[in-house]
Amino acid sequence: MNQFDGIKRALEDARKVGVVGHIMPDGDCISSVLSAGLGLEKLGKEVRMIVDYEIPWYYYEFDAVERIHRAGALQNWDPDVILVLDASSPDRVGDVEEFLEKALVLVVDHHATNHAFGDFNWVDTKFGATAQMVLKLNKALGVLYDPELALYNFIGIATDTGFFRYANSDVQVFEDAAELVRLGANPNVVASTILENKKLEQLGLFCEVVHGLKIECDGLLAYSAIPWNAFEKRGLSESDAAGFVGEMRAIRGVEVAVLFSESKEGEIHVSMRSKKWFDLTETAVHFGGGGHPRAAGFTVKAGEASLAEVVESTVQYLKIRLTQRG
Ligand SMILES: [Mn+2]
Repeated sequence: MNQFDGIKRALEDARKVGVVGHIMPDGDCISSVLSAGLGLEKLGKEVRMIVDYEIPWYYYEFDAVERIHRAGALQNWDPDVILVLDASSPDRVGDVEEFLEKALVLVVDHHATNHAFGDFNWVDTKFGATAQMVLKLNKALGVLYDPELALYNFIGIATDTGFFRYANSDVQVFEDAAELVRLGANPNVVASTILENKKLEQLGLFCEVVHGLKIECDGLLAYSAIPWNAFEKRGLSESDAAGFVGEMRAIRGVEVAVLFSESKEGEIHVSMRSKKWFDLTETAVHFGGGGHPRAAGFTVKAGEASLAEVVESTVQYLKIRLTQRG
């Protein structure tokens, strides 16, 4: 039995399913969890949807996001199956990790850096978004789509392709998106809720990022760092900087953009984007993270290094790699 069929069969047989996304959730994660979770509910399964991390506030404008809980929701529940979506390694599921021993674990993901930590692992890097894989799985399971489910499923395809601009925007992406629009998804609602919903404080923070921007390697590398107090003084959290690194990559001539941000707890999150040719997965894996060729990242635990030290070591590493190519 191939991995897809194994996952389909396990979900058909299951009664209670935990549907789990990853920490620092993005649109694809949230969309995949909602689409799989609501799809399985339509099939009569008992479902709990989990993302063990703060969800960016603007996603709450999509009603079903309220139904996503933290890892504690799995306590004393004993799901038959845990379906893990868009997460490349067990440390990406937060405290759900401790429940993985106790259930059949099904992994559906499109990251090349996936550790295949499930009992079944359907990992396919050809998909631009995990949400496309959920669409395929839902269809195979016989889930009937209504406009609400179509919209939730559309979110992940839109966000993981940069609203159909990134290199992963292939024919399948447009076909899946078109299918969901036909089923009732409204692309304008998705775009305006996610892209045109900024707090003024976010623009202030972005000004600070631009002010601190450094350009190296003859213009190929752009980077900036946000210390925790810059979030704190504006009443913002780290997710409010989502999208900044994309703006940095948009600078003419820049191949690699890196944004370093410090969490309240002192963790350093490193978010990297490349434009045309630089494969970031190797750099991300070198520093203990993961991702895609054009979008990858890693986290340095609190106390292991300061923000300035992480900037220094990452930039040194990237400069060598970029120079080798140049
Ligand atoms: Mn994804």
